[in-house]
Amino acid sequence: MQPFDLVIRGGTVATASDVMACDVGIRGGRIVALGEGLEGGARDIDAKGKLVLPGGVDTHCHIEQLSGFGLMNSDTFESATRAAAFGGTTTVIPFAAQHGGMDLKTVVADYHVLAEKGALIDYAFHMIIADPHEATIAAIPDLVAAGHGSIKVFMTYDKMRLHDEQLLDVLMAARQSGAMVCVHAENHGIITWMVNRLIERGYTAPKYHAVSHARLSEAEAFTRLIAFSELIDQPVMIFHVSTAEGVEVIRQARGRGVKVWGETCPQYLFFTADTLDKPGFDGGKWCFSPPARSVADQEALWHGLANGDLQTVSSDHAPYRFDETGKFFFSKEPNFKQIPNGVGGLQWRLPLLFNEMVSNRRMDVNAFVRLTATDAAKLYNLAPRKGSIAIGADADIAVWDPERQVTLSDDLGRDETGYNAYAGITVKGWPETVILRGDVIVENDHLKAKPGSGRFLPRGGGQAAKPTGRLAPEMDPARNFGAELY
Ligand code: DUC
Ligand code: ZN
Ligand code: ZN
Repeated sequence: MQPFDLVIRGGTVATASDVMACDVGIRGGRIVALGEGLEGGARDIDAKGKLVLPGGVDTHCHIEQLSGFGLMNSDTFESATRAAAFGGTTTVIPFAAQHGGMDLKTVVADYHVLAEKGALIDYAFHMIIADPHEATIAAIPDLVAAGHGSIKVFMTYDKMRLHDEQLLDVLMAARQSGAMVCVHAENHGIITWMVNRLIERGYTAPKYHAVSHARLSEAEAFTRLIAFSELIDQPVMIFHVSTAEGVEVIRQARGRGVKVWGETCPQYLFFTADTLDKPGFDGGKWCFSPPARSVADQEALWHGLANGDLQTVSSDHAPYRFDETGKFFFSKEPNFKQIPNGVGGLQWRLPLLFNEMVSNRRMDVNAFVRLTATDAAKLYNLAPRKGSIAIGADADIAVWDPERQVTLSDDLGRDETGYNAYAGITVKGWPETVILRGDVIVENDHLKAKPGSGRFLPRGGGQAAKPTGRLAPEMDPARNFGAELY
């Protein structure tokens, strides 16, 4: 018997902390050896001159999901995870999205059916809670125990948002079940007021979308959310941070010991509000929320990633085709408010970040691995199985050619979006061979995996979701005249 099913030979292996010239031995879908001159496997992959990195972990992507306005995005589990695989990503966390009146357990069961049928890579779910009535709250402990260790809520969007008291209810339920709470945090009142005022005055073009989500709406919502998080002592993950002020609010909270985590996305690192300023409706391709901001914000986000204020970069993949099934679904000549929000990114996240962080030397390969795989897996309790190259971990690996240059284009896209918001950007560094649990799933620009071969990854909330144990005075029976509020 061959000692290994697969050996990745002669490459440079990088983890979040180390870079080493070694072979990777894989057996039974797991990494079982790291060493020099490993014996031959049933199959060998020659990785000379290549970087051998953990497969990407994309912890925020909308797949086969109805928006708050009732529109299905353009990808299925098959097409979205196909795109992810071509981009070097081997694990995703999309959403099981509840809408008003829906039973949360049924919602989660329905998304399992879709993913089991279509997913080509491994997956978990965040449960979106849009209707936190009693039965929803009561369902949370069972669902977390069944492996759904994170919840997502919105502070804006008419049909999805939670009021402050509802948000507190969800934070408390999460605390009692050990789940992480991820939040789309923008001030709904500011946005609604700005949208109405802009549209009344005839400022309807896509670029005014960026104006309507005033940057102050982000800092305000972060501040309020963090106050709630402190009151309950429930850790939160703030999704898609877009502004310098937002990073600053998180930095200060973390500085005083609040357990708040922050994520940003490529669209905030590579686009600005000016990207939306295109003739006609073209700017609609870049209508996502929060919107792209300024070059100064991009720099603040990069600094936040470098110094640990922000811990991960996800895609927030939420693609809508540029036709009547997507961006023009609600009107042939939409005002900015009628344009569905979202941009595709599952396939582009890693090449864009590799180019900027590794090829352009903004950071280094360890930081790239940390921010796109290792810490993403840790934050959502997928480690040590996912997110690193280590003995015992799943053999989820992307072999990168650090020299290959590719100009991103619409045609390269393997999802169903039909266009690529990043088209025209040339990146250096490309994931050539992608391996999931020891099986080669992408090779020579060909897909090798079958729909349904991805597996569900049950997980609790894990370490990142654990309370600090420091109670707010009003929640602490020792300091609130004995009131038991937990
Ligand atoms: N904004 C969201 O809140 N979700 C999906 C995509 C987007 O742009
Ligand atoms: Zn969001
Ligand atoms: Zn999102």
